[in-house]
Amino acid sequence: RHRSIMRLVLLGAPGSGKGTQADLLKAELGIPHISTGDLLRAAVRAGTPLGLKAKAVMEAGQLVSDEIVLGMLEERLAQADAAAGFILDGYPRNLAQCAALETLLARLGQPIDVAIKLEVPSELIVERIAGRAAEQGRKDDTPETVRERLRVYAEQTEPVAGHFAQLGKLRVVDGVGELAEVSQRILGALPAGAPSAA
Ligand code: B4P
Repeated sequence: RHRSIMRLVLLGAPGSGKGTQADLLKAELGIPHISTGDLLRAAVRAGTPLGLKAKAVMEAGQLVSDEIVLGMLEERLAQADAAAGFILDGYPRNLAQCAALETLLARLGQPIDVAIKLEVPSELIVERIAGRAAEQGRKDDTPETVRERLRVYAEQTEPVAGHFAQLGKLRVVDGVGELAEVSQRILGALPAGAPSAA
């Protein structure tokens, strides 16, 4: 049922489980997981000029410039595996990125089929990220940076969900529960066959 070409956007606050769920869903859907956060962290680790620019911005909990992220995303979408569809995690993060994505995908003739928004109460988010901070030591998982990331999310990313709602493409999914339970909810919220694959 889910094996048709599917272009999916995962929305949700930092710590809502986007990255975690995208990793579980990619096997189920047979499409790659494209995370702008992972692409940026890889650039930081590799010490590329782009990574050097992004590092301080990420550690402050701010958004990296739209231009940098779009360039990175275009490169990734041009790779062969993305022709089968993709799960976009962490992009678009604001309305400008949303417009850029739509322009890019319209040019490729590959519109987004559905946007899934994972909903998790902020108390739980703070708990989850504290857990990850203890396990992985990510520099942007300090309590102060997490507060800033949540603020930026409410201000800049929430309107993106509103935009997909206006297009009739938004599905809101409860992100609280066991990982497998949340995955099942997401799969249940997907359109039965993406229109593009019909
Ligand atoms: P991201 O990498 O996107 O990080 P995130 O918002 O924290 O989400 P992530 O996917 O990592 O967390 P998840 O919810 O899976 O962004 C990091 C930074 O990169 C941004 O602040 C920004 O600076 C920059 N950036 C990224 N994209 C950008 C863009 N488009 N434009 C500009 N800047 C950009 O998981 C969180 C934790 O919860 C994990 O430890 C997980 O184990 C746990 N968890 C998940 N599901 C759970 C469940 N059901 N129950 C219990 N725990 C759960």
